[in-house]
Amino acid sequence: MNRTTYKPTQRNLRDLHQHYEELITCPNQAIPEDNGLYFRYKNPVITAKHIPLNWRFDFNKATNPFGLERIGVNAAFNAGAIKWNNKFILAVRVEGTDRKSYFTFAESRQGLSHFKFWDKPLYLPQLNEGDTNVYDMRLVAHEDGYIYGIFCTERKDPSATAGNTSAAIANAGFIRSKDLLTWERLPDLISDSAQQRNVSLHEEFVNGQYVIYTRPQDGFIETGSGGGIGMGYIKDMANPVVHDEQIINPKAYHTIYELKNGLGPSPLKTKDGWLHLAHGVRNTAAGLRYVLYLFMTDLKDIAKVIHQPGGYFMAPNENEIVGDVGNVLFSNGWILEEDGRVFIYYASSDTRTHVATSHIDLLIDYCKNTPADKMSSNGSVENILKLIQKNKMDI
Ligand code: M1P
Repeated sequence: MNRTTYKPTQRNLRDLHQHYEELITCPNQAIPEDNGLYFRYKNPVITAKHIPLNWRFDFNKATNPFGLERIGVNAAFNAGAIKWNNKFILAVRVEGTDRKSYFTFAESRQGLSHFKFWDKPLYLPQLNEGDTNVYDMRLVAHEDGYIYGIFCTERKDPSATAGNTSAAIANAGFIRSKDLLTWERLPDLISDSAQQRNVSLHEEFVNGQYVIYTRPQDGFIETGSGGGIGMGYIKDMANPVVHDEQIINPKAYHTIYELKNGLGPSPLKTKDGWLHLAHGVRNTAAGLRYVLYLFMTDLKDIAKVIHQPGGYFMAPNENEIVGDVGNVLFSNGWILEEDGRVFIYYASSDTRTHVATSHIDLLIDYCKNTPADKMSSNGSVENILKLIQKNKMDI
């Protein structure tokens, strides 16, 4: 480009609006997986480009003569989900180009495409100590009549040594609402752990108490001596104190959750037990790898894992593996429909939000009948030999 002749011109904002309209009204197309378990979809349901134009552009020609984007969006991912007034509602984690995340609600009638953002992002009520960054909201309709938003709140670690600008403390924050519009902020989680992420709430009371799922950890990234998916009880959400968390699903050597794991959305109640979706993390030469897995807990003894298929349920595919933080699948939202369909909202590589669909009967069958991880190579071969033998006998 010749610098002397190039002159910036006013962009045609009409084109911008037209492209945006095309993007948010683009239908989606199911792509079956070989394993028969679920459908992926051709397009992500939400990306940074889905964020409304009037949140990003100043449309006034006088103050924005070149039609530039004024407030950039980096990613739109890790969405909480709930069915509300017959609509699929997502609480999307939107991350600006300034690295700050915030929550925005978007709704769709069919849950696969056409997500429309509400008027403005959520302006989160603050406690005395403000949040520096917030992310990964779980939405739970609790039997107490409230909808809870449980999210991670992050602040700089006050004990960090001078010059250490990365040390942070993560904890669980809570808001609750009866209409998704007006939110009451509750105190942050009070637990025995230095750090908490991936916290969610069980939708029912157990023995008159709230049940909280946690992920206690020593450090911001490494779980240290902590880790695993924990569970504990809270008497009153207005004073959310949890003691004696019990690890119900520990991290384990040479598995997909060797380094750490964390619960995704709150479990779904099924006739055969509570169905959980979680992420497992292992370290590789290329960095951390996040995959999704399922397990089930007992309907009555909710701390007891009754089925846990070996291996992952979903891992990043060739399109999903690349992004802001590569090799990551993460989910904190799913919706069980009355007809048994399950909409799984998951994000790839901390960049975009996708949907996968399945049926509750398939997911239960998968949990009950997929062999468990036998924790050794020969154990895996034993599972295969057993299947070969069974197939011989069944013929
Ligand atoms: O970058 C991958 C994920 O890392 C964190 O998850 P976890 O606490 O399990 O390591 C979260 O920051 C999550 O948002 C992010 O997707």
